[in-house]
Amino acid sequence: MAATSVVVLDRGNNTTCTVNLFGATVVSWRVNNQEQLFVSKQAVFDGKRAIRGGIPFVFPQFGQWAFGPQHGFARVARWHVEKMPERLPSGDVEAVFSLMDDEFTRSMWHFQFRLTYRLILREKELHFNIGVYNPSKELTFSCQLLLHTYFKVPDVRRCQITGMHGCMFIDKTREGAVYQETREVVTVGEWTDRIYQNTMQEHIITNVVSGRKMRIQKYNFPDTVIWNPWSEYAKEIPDFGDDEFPNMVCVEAGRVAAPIVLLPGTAFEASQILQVM
Ligand code: TA6
Repeated sequence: MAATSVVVLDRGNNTTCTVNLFGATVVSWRVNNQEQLFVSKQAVFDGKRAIRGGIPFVFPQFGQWAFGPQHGFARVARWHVEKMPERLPSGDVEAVFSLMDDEFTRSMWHFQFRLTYRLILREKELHFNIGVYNPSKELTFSCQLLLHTYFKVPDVRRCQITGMHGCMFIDKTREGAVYQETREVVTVGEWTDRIYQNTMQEHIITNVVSGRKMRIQKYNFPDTVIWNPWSEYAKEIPDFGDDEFPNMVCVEAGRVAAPIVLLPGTAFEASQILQVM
């Protein structure tokens, strides 16, 4: 696959969103020429390995998978362009991508499916509208779905994240033990890998690029994963620089704790809005 197959949504004013058709991975979101997403300098664009950064699309499995790669096949599959970038009357720019079952996906997961991924680039916002459709006449399938967003930050130790107070979380740094979040704001000062359940619809991350705030609004994505490999795990990840961990934080909206169950002929929809404040 040509590793260079990217689609750019350009709103003018140095405000752009770049999507690599490999995984429909958003690899750049620039607002007035300020990059908002982290992509590792070691990221590999070989059309085989998931892109280390941006917004990998996790489906149909979050985490380890007996039948295929970690985090599923969607982030390592070639997506189609349903609609090339088009300027809307509002001045915003919209594009639509899709992925359907094929020999590659069926080699791991014998279900028919259709994913649609609509992106809308606004002045200071990026909108994500996702649809999962089960076209089968007889088979029901269950799946997980998550946007594995890598936010670029000057220093993750100075970031505070709202919207998890009182929520239960699975702590993958402590053998998956379950705890309740007692803090008003979550901070990251060590290896962090947590699956928060039933979180608020809105998260605010402080001290992102140029000291601004990032607002995440999510719909039908009840869970939020927070991840930073810190120094110890950064060294273990081949396509991640040993010294890059202070400059990223993953805040990932998804549906992972309780899988999505799709009966024949039914669909699931979810969306996320990222806003630079
Ligand atoms: O979303 C957090 C997480 O599941 C972590 O456990 C860590 O493995 C991270 O994803 C990165 O996964 P990857 O397969 O991209 O190396």
